[in-house]
Order: sequence, then structure tokens, then C-alpha cells
Amino acid sequence: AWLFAWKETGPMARDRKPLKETGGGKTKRAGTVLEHFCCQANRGFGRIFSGGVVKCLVMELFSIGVKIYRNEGRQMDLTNAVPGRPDGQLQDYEAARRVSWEEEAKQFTWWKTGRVNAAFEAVDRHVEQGRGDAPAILYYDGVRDETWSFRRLRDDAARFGDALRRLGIGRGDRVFLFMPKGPELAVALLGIIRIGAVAGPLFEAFMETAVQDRLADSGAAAVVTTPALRPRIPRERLPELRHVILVGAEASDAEAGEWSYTELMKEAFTDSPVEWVDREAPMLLHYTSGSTGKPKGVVHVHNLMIHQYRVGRWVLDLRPGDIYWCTADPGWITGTSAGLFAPWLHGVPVVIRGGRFQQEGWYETVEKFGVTVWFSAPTAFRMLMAAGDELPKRYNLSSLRHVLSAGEPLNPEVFRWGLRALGNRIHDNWWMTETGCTMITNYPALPIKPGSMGRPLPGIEAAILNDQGRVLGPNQLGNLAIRAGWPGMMRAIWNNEEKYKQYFPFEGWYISGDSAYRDEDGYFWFQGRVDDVINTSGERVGPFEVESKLVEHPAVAEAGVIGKPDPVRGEIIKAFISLRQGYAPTEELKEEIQQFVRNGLAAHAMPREIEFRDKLPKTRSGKIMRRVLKAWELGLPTGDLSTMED
Ligand code: 6R9
Repeated sequence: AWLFAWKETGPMARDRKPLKETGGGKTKRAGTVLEHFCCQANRGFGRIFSGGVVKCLVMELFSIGVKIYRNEGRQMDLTNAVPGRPDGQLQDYEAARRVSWEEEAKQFTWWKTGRVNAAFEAVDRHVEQGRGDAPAILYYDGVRDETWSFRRLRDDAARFGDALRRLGIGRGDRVFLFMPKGPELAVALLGIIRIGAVAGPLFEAFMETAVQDRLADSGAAAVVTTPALRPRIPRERLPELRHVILVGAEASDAEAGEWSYTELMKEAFTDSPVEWVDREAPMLLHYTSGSTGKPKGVVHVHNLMIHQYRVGRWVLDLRPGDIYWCTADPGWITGTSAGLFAPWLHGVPVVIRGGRFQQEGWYETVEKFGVTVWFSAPTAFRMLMAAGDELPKRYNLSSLRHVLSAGEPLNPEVFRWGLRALGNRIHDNWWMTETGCTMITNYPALPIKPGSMGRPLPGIEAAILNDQGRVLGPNQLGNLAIRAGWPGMMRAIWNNEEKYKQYFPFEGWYISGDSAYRDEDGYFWFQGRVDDVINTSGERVGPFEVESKLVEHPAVAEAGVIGKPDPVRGEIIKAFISLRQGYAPTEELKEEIQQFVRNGLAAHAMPREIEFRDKLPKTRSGKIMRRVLKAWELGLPTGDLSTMED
């Protein structure tokens, strides 16, 4: 009575064979199997059932296009793809895959002039082509409320570049940004790149050691910061650091080697020329934490603009008239690449919201600016979700046309919340600091399978490799890899060729360090960092699927899951959970949550240990740091913690 199967008639069924006769006995047998299986449906099946009869049965039902329902009649995510928008980009995915990267290059003036600079293309170009009055930045922090045109942004960036030149800074020099987000950060970022120097954005919350490590590693010549953050820059230990530029300081505040931004800008000129560089010249240096040891400086070159432009078109779905808001901090690559460059290269204005995260403030910002395209991260969406479905109803969110998420896997529950609360599909997209911009994504026009990160960006070849570098077929878990050589690929790890080489252990492939699989429809499913996959009683369990089940429980706000060594089971699953407001951390609740996973996912996926915590350790970009949970659990050193939130 709990299993129904019938021919699927939706978009996924298109090329499938007609439904075969399924005899009662067979259906029932499949039923028993499927009770276990259904619970894991949205994570696929080939991987879970590697052997024999079980897999065949399930495969057979699926391959003939049956939909699978559980006793309560709820449709499983497996075939429950949410249809795409009829007006969305990439209606013809296969045709898009044939569009070369050089085709993208034709958008840029350098295609004709031969003179390259990404800052010029992002900002100056619009001014030169008569769009100087169009808005480039919409800034709001509760006090300041400013609209910056492309012309104003260009002029200030040019001026800042001039000021840097007067300080003797030029081509190839590293200049860091250590300040809160806002128009001045944007001006400085562009000004640095405009003169051919390399910009190194840092999270404003970094403490002294984190700042020192990065500035020292890269031999930074200057840093742009604020008086409040200045004490965290240990100048005496940074001999190569020549200048500190202080935003929001009077000339009289500046000590030796320090400059007031305002004063510098007063003396500088807007007609300072652009530094024309090579497409392969470095422009961005984003430090990303290694799981152990010191942070790595990922080097990106001006050619990244081609990739960012394509992402703006096909991933962000940007159009004239759009108001774009990416909530990411520029200290994280999402904040620069998807947050500023992709929209500006399309002439689309960006909203910058100053201040700290606060649920009301976010909905308010969408309403205030009429945001049409919104990019955030699962951790933020989970926090909004935890604040309840009533809150968004108090705001007018009808301007939203396209919503995106990156940085962590997007739990199906959060996706469903998006449909409900935002009236939008949340488009998960996967990438890394090292990849420059989006690699795998859900497109506006394509159906979304909740829990999947979607399909490769046209021009990107993604595959699953085994540990020997062989390409694996559908539904096999392995190393997520990308065919090397796309325009936005990092070109180096600063001062560390050895590290760089480690990303390319097999000829022609970039290895991400993430484990994933690809299904028959070409959708990729994230499982965890390779090191995070749990092996319990011989079953491989991705922490993400357990976490996703956990956050479906009404008491759970966030969850981090690790494998804990166990003499009998190899590893057992341990969950760290932060509760939603109004729930007490009791033993009964622990048991209830365990049963919830056992019944809803699988007995072997049940966390045998649960620990409640007020907060989970997270990176500043919002990733739950499972390696830190694990180190705490085992009493081992935690490694580099510089990217961890307070
Ligand atoms: C852009 C960014 C990279 C790592 C990556 C993966 C995780 C990012 C994800 C995702 C699942 C997604 N990650 N996007 N995991 N689904 N859509 O996050 O860069 O900070 O360098 O992190 O983040 O583990 O390897 P970065």
C-alpha cells in the first residue's frame, strides 16, 4: 500500500521507453527494497546499492520512467525535477556547449584594440560607450544610502590608481584590501587592477596572524584599510609593506608610511591612463585556507574576465535593467568574481549592503532596491529559513526573478523553502577559489533536481575520476575533476609551485578535492570533500546527505556531520547540531532526531552520537568546518583556523 509506480509524463520522461508490465510480485519486492532506497532517493542509487538484484530492480523501475512514491504519497526527489523557466537562458544547452570561449572575447574592446585590462572592461568601457550615467553601485548600510554611476566609479578608480602610482606602486605589485565592504573597497579594487597591480582582498574580520601570514607570503607593497583595523597589521614584522592607506582617516591621523585615502584622492587625477597588460597578467590574489598548513594564494589573471562574462550571461541570467545583489564578502572569491566583475562586465548594477547579517535587513534590501537577481549561500538561506515562513511575507519580494547559491551544498529542504518563501527556485552552483568562477550549475531553463549542483557550464568539461585517474561512468562516486585549461583557471599558487602541481596529478585534469557523482542525465551530485566521506559498517556515507536530512527536522537549524573512529563499525556518524530558537537540548530530542534520520534516510546513516552546540564552526564564507569538528572530537590539532568565523 505504500508504493505506487506509474509512467512518468513530465519533462524527464521524454526519451524513455514506454512502461513495461510490472507484475504485482515484482512491484512488491521492489517495494520492500525501495522503502530503504526511497529515503535516499535524491542522492541517487547506483552508489548506494552497488550490487546485484537490488540495484537491478531499482534501475529497472527507474529506467522505464516510473515515479516513486512513499506511503504518505509524497513524491521523491529522484524524478521530482522542478521545471525550468520558459524564458530562462540556455534553453538549448547542447547548442550553448558549442559556443567557444573566444566567442565571449568578442564582447570586449580588446578584441578590436588588442589592449587588455579587466578593470577597464568592467567599468571604463561603459563610460566610453555612452552608459556612464547608468548605476554601477547601490550602497546602503542603514546610514549611508548612495547610488554610484559607472562614471563616478571609473573616475574614482582612475584617481585611486593615480594615487598608487604616486606612491611608487605599479605593475605586478601586490596591494591588499582589508576593510569592510562598500564603495571605497570597490574603488580600491578597480584602481589596483587598472594600473596592472594585483589586488588581494581579505575578510575584514581577520585577526593579526591571518593578516600577517597573507601579506608576508605575497610580499605585499601596500594595504588599504581603516583606522579601526590598522592595529591588526603588524608593520614591524612586514618589511616589504611600504604603505598603509587609511579610509576614513584625517591626514593628521596618519603616521609614517601611512596615508589618508581622502587626502590621496584629493591630489590625484581622473585622467590617469589605464595600464594595458597581457591577458595572462595576474590581477587577483585570493587566499584560501588549506586544511593544514598555511593558506594558499590563488593567482588569477585578467583573462578570467571571459569566464566571468559567460557566468554573468548563462549562470546569473543577467539582462539590461537587472538589479543584482550578491551577499558575499569580497574577501571570498564569490564576492569579487560573481559579486562584482560578472555583473559589471554586463553593465548591471550591484547592490552592496553594509553591516552584519540580520534576517529582516536582508528581505528589506531586496524590497528596497527591487533586487531581480539574488546570489547568496546555503548558510544564509538556512538562517533565513530558521527565522520562519512568516517573515518573508511581510516584505515585497516580487521583484526576484533568479536566485542563486554557492559555497556549500544546497540542502533539498532549503531548496523547497525557496520555492515557498521566495517564490523562486534556488539555483545551486559549484566552484572554487581555484576555478575562478562557476563550473557546474543549475540553469534557469533546465529542470532542477533538488540536491544536485546541476550541469557543467558550457565550455567546461567535468568528470568523475577514480583514484588512478580513470573516468568513471554514471552514478559512480569519485573525484570531481575538470578538464584543465579554461580561461578562469588559477594560473599559480603564489610562491608554491609544488602545491599548484598537486592539483594536476593526472594529465590534463584539474582535481578539485571534492567527491561527487554524475547521474544518467548529466547532473552532478556533491558528496563532500574527499576527506569527509564517512565509512560506517562498510557503507560509504556522504556527510551532506545526513546533514540535509537533519535540517528537515523542525528543531534543527544547522548540522555538521563527521565520521568518528569506532572499533566495530570502522566509523560511526556523529552529528553536531545547533537548534532553532525555542527548542531545548534534551536527551529525548536527541533520540527523536536519531529516529527521524533512521526512518527518513537509512538505519546506517543514523548519527549514533549527537552533540548540541550553540554555534557550529564555520568559515567566513559560511562553510561548516567539518575538519574542525573532527579535530575537536579527536583532540587533534585543528590546522589553519584563520578563515574561521569569530
Ligand atoms: C566558490 C567557493 C570551494 C569548496 C568546494 C566545495 C564547496 C562550493 C559548492 C560546494 C557543494 C556547491 N562548494 N560550492 N559544495 N555545492 N554548490 O565556495 O570557493 O571558498 O574556494 O570553496 O566549497 O567543497 O571545493 P571556495
